[in-house]
Amino acid sequence: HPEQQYLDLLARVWREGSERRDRTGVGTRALFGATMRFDLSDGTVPLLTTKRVFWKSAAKELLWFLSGNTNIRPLVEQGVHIWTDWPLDRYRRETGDEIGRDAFEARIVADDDFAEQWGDLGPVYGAQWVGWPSYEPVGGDGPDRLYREGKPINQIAELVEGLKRNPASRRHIFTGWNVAKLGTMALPPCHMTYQYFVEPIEGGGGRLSGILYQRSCDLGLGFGFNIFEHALLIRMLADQCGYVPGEAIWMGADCHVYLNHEHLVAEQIARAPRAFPTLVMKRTAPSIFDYQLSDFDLIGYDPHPHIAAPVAV
Ligand code: DHF
Ligand code: TMP
Repeated sequence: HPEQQYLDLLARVWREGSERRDRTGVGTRALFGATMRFDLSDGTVPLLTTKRVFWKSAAKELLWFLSGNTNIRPLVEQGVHIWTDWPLDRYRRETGDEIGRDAFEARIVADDDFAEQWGDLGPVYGAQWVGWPSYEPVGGDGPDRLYREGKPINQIAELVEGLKRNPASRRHIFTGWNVAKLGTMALPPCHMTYQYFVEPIEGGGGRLSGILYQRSCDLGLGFGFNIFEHALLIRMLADQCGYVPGEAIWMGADCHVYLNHEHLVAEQIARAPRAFPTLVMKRTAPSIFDYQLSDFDLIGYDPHPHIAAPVAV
């Protein structure tokens, strides 16, 4: 079963990973460098079955990235809580107000000014994906050269155009890793670089595959979202370009398990994976930016129960 790739990595990291004190203070066991491949050509998507993954939250996160928004407000309005802890942490640190999570989210939704001041994550994924800042020289020389901001680059729109016009290109890439902006992001991108490949198929058309390079992967929590969103984006891109889905390939650098996820590892590796669900796209949206959650249907998702695990902030 393809999910075995994940279960094997989870078990191996827990068994053989080197223990390290990480940024969050929680501690991890980590291994460096891993690959997984998932076949999308039969219409299935890699959505973990050895625990329930809230795929609608993941799909909403992907649509939020594509909207270019970097504020948690639209997520919270849709009942998605996965990004709340970072703005909440900053709010508590900077104000000393020990507000609860629910009260914080309620204020984010109710109060425009509060949301603007405290809900933004900085120029994270969406800002770079669809609005990578560009600079034009306006004078000066050498180290004194001056620039002003030019028209932002929509990497996703350019990707779609490139995939359609020049399928054989080796440059179908977009990335969130904007070195100049890392310092103002709540977190530098984890799933940071995506590349695509169009394989010609007999009788015309093409098969679209994608590689995701993830610099840092929380195998217990983040991975289930990241791999599903990677596959969903391939399906959306293929749909827009008239290609059929190929493979979703994943490359992880620092692959880790948090020390407080021991119960998750034990429980999950003891469970037998079930068939991956089939993703049905109900319509081809006018553009890659026009999909909605209701355009996606999952058939046959029958996972083992959810396993709660704390997220390291
Ligand atoms: N930090 C860490 N330490 N790990 C992450 O996976 C992570 N992911 C981020 C931001 N920072 C992170 C963004 N994505 C959850 C899932 C994805 C995600 C953040 C959090 C999460 O907590 N998932 C739980 C609950 C989901 C829910 O309640 O909707 C899960 O069991 O999947
Ligand atoms: P880091 O910036 O110190 O690497 O911490 C980020 C943590 O969040 C790390 O545990 C990886 C995890 N993460 C994911 O696994 N997937 C994600 O999509 C995000 C945003 C974070």
